[in-house]
Amino acid sequence: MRVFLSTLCALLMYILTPAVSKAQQPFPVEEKARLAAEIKSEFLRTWEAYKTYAWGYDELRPVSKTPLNWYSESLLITPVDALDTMILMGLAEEADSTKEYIIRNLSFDKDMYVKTFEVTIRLVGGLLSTYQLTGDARLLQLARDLGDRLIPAFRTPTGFPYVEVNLKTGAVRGSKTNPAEIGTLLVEFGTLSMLTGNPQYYNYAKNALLNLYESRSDIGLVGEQIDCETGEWTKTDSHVSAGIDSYYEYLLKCALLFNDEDCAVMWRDAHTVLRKYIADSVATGLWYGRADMNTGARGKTVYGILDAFMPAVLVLAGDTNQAAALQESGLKMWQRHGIAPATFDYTTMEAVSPKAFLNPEIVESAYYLYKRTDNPRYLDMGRIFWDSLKTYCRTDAGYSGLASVVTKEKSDRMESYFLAETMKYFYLLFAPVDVLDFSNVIFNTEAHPIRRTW
Ligand code: DMJ
Repeated sequence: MRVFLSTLCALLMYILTPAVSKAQQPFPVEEKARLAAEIKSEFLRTWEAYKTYAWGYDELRPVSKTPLNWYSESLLITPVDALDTMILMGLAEEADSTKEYIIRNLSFDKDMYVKTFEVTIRLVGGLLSTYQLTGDARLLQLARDLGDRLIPAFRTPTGFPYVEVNLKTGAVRGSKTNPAEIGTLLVEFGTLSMLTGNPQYYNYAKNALLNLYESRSDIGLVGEQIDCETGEWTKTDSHVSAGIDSYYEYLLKCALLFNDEDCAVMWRDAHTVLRKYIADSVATGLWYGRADMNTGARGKTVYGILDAFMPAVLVLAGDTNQAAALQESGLKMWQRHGIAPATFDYTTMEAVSPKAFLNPEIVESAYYLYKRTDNPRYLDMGRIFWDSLKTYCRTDAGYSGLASVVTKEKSDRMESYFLAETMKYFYLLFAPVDVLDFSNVIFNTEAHPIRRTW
């Protein structure tokens, strides 16, 4: 009974109380500057800790202060992912020495299987954006070398890449894949084609995306697992969360970055279908939940920290009201436990999976909404997110994910996207406008800004 009453009270509180005061006050200029400076100094403190305890490895474990490699040898994932954030923050000397270190030490000639999707978004994406920002052709050469080594993954009956590929031998494995891993490659592979003049990268990634779209159900939805050898859906839950999320993001971003009309058509269709079956307006607000890809029947009423990228994509699509409403819900989710969990039931307003991984999405959406509307409400939101992060995730050696947003126990993991994405979006939200021309870049899903220089 006590549990029921406390859930009921929490629910009523979230229905009745606006998350942030509706009478929006201007955000003081000095406070904006203070936050930008604090975020930059926290980035630097974290980077120094990486150099002290994990230099040359893929990641730093921020509680035990020990290094972590993803595979048998390092691919310098944190330095490559973090480099463009350093450049944007104006940390010129640090950026220069990191760039030289990467060029001297990063080799992809390694007999090991890597995740096609993860190394594409973090490494190909990071190398391409830093090539564009520095003009150093050696970074493009590294991106091209990695792209070439990933191509064997695409040689499947469906054109969908295998989940893993061996960088030295081209051997592949992992046929059970998903829309995110299939459909989040074209920003990077397409850019590689544009910058090298070799169309093969664009063609492989575009073919995968087109075939995935063709595999959608009769009502236009995709599921969360598909076999790249047979083309059969093996999990039919549909949503905008892990395993699907950035497929939608790339339909729109590739339409804009490459003026690709196929992508524009696919995005418009997806946008409509998502509104029809996935968007869910309930007493606690507007959410994007789950549905069966074939019938459209409503599934679990869960949203999560990864789903919180959706407002940013809706902003880019010009659907600002929907984006703003969804971001308000994201804020409610954040404030329920003081930080957002991996998954959250939006009818009971309770965490379903209480883990948190220092994810950027909700900050990214605040940044897009602020850029589009100039409304200081999104600066207020950003400050709420930043204060929580400092309170619950800060360690002497950086920031750590949480094993539980309820107990706030730390997980000793700091994914490279924390420096690539989370800190970058925080900084850009509060930084002076001339740091980056928002209207002139497309961020890949790992927050690496790509400019249309071709
Ligand atoms: C990042 O690697 C990318 O943003 C990806 O699209 C989703 N997950 C993480 C961040 O949460």
